[in-house]
Amino acid sequence: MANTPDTILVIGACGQLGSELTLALRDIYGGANVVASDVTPPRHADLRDSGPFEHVDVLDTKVLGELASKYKFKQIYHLAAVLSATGEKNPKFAWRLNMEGLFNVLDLALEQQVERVYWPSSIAVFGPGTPRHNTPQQTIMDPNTVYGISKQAGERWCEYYFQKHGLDVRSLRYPGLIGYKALPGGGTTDYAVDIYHKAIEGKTFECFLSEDTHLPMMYMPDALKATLDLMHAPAENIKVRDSYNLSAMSFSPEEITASIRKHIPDFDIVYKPDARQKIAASWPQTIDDSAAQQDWGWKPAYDLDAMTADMLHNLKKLKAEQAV
Ligand code: VAH
Repeated sequence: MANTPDTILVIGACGQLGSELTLALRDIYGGANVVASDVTPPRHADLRDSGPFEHVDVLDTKVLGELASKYKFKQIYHLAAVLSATGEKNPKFAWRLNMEGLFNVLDLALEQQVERVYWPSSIAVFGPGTPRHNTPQQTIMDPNTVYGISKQAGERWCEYYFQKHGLDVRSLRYPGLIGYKALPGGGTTDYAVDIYHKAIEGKTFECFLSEDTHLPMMYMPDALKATLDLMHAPAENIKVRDSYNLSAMSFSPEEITASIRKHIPDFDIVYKPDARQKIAASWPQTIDDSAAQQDWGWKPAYDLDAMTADMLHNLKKLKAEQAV
């Protein structure tokens, strides 16, 4: 890190990943140097009170330009997107936000000499024709959700801006992300967060996926480490300029239920698959992330049981604090 900390913009800072990534960046670069931005203000005090917030709609290029001139950002983390399940309810808006938003950030970065851009992709770029086990970095990609199509197209544009304009834009194909600090919004993997909340509330969980639906998943601390390891790696180590496969674990609803029952034996679940089952069935079950391991030393720390223990411990603590 340079002796004067970079100024950083996080777009979508109040979302599930953004709310934790912003705090992690503020720990590294200093609160005042990391500007959180979103279309709604932060709800949690730690995010609200640890640094500046700006109202930003990523489709508003005027506001983006004004902020870039005001703060002279060196890095931009563009996390705002419509996720898989919500995207199917409003395909045209999902396409517009996910694609036009990316173009606005890539073009802003070029205009304002931003040194490094982060943009998340997803295993949703894969589809029914993709090999579902140990899915390779380079393989058939036939996504059949608007979200997946937008992420696949976005990956190509990130590589184009790197090759044609030399923009240092980096990306990860996240699996489903699970954390206790912020709820996810509109994804097909959201069940894996909600299930823990219902478990500590002593309620039966109604699962929108079938019990044997295996999906690649990752605990939030691992997702934060992977993102920061990628962004702090020397540019010459980054060989993949569309988006890196990223993996930690894979599990099904019945497996996460068994993990929870090691702590809460009477936890109950019922399975009521809905439209999200078809989306989940089109995605890989396990991912080959050997490129990330080789290029910048990726190694996850959490497996399913370690995540369950940490999730339940922290959710119970949060619940007790809220009860006072
Ligand atoms: C979704 N959480 O479910 C996101 C993610 C791999 C899934 O991209 O849409």
